[in-house]
Amino acid sequence: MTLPALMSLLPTVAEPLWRSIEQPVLLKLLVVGAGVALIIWELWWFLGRHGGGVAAREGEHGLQEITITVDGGYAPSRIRVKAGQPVRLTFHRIDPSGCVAKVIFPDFHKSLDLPLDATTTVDLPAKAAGTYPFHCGMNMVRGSLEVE
Ligand SMILES: [Cu+2]
Repeated sequence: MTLPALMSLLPTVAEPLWRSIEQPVLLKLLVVGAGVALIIWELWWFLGRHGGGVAAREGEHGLQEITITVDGGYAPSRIRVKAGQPVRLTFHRIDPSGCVAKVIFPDFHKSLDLPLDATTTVDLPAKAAGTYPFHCGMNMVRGSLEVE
């Protein structure tokens, strides 16, 4: 095969496969700024501590009770209870995401299935002062029991 015949087999490239489109500096800064803001917001959302926590109400026999709404997160996510008294948590799950179908209490060696559109109650024994986290099955949605 001759060289011209070989060359004819190659695709003819009329223009480069890509070219850079020059953008105004202000737009570049805006995009970078928005990206940084989203990263900060994400870190705050997943790792930050939101609000001062909500105290559980104290019922009969010193049982401390609170209802937690499960909708994209736990509301409230920080629950304040008194040390040395048992705790009853009621989860009301309205979030269809499978992510929150389970809640795990590592320090209590307990896990709980949360059916959708239902309330599920768990009794936890009295604990010494400290912070006892709980989270969804994948440890993405988090809350904590703050015993004081
Ligand atoms: Cu999850």
